[in-house]
Amino acid sequence: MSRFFVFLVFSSWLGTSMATIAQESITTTTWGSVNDQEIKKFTLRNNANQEVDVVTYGAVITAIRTPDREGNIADVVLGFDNIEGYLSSENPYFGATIGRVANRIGKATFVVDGQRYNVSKNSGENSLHGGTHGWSSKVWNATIQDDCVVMTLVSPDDDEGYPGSVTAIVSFQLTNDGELRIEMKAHSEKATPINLTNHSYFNLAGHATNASELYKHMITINADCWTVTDSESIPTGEIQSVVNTIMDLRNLKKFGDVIDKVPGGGYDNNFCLPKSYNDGKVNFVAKVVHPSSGRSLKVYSNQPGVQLYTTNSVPENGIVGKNGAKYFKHAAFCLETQNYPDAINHENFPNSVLQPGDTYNHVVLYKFGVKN
Ligand SMILES: *[C@@H]1O[C@H](CO)[C@@H](O)[C@H](O)[C@H]1NC(C)=O
Ligand SMILES: *[C@@H]1O[C@H](CO)[C@@H](O)[C@H](O)[C@H]1NC(C)=O
Ligand SMILES: *[C@@H]1O[C@H](CO)[C@@H](O)[C@H](O)[C@H]1NC(C)=O
Ligand SMILES: *[C@H]1O[C@H](CO)[C@@H](O)[C@H](O)[C@H]1NC(C)=O
Ligand SMILES: CC(=O)N[C@H]1CO[C@H](CO)[C@@H](O)[C@@H]1O
Repeated sequence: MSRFFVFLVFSSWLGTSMATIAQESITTTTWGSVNDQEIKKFTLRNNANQEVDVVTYGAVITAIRTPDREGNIADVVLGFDNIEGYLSSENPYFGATIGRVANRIGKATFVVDGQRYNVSKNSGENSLHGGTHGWSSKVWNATIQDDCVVMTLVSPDDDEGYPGSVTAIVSFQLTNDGELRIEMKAHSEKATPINLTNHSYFNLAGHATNASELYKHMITINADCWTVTDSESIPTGEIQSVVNTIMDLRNLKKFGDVIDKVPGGGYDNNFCLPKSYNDGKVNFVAKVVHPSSGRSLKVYSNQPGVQLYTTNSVPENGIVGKNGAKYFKHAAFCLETQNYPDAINHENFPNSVLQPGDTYNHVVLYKFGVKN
């Protein structure tokens, strides 16, 4: 009887330890500095030859290395070799944690608790990705806790015009079955709009391959509808069915067959996911496969929306990234789980206001594997 009990305890302990990585497989190095503040890089490793690098500047994921079906490792996210790259004006938010509010706030203004706030305009008359000096350009504090890298940020009252001091916590964990689990939490001292996202640019053939490989990827998104936008990419409030349109990705589609048919030269659209949970439970969001390498990515989240962006606007000469690679139009795709864009200005969109005493809790799982 007691032996049986010991066996049960042991096997459940084993189950846990096998599902997650050990603390000693997270390593830390110094990665330059910004305004005399040291930037740290953490490398999470699992027992399946997969690695993820995250840095404290912007809580940015700088690399994800994962094998193909023959075991060849490729780095599948776009990025820069060093901090100078991330600081440059060319950086299109590669790998960053975006806050306080991902995507656009129309006219850079909103009302919370009867008071109007104007936030910083950095995209014409609108506010994009938290403003001019949003969370993606701040140096986060970081520690290793158990098998997670935990980054924290205090965003003071009036930061970029937003109300209330907000404390944000983002944790990164890599499991032995290829799941990069990112959990973003926040508390605020005043009611404030908040909706964070993760902004990685993926190319499962490898970051240095280009549009010709991206077009071979197959994608499916678990969405029956999407939010219509105006010419400045601001939602009109209309939620439209995907049926019989280029937004219908409910069955696997090849990027090369659909991307050029999207008005505007590629996807930059928010898809509405079936349901969201505040308790951290996750739903299937999307799956992408690169057939010749076999590398696959499955995305799960507790959020109501996902922005699909196919790197449509890149300077004509490209962006020089890691190892001298040049990134051009359609070099990669982003799947940014989020609330609907501009939710603060649309009553029919999910709530986007965090009240004092409540917790914002956003979970996203990126599961990397191979398909035979
Ligand atoms: C916000 O900007 C508008 C003009 O766009 C201005 O009328 C208003 O006074 C501003 N409000 C605050 C609180 O600064
Ligand atoms: C990091 O922690 C220090 C010490 O607690 C604090 O002064 C600083 O504001 C924190 N930085 C951020 C970005 O939250
Ligand atoms: C993409 O890469 C392939 C192989 O390196 C090359 O042949 C092709 O010209 C490149 N295309 C573009 C648009 O850069
Ligand atoms: C989100 O994940 C991507 C990679 O999957 C990474 O580039 C980015 O920095 C992450 N940041 C967060 C927690 O939003
Ligand atoms: C619907 C959703 O998940 N969006 C979230 C945006 O942020 C607010 C504040 O935490 C949440 O209440 C919403 O649920």
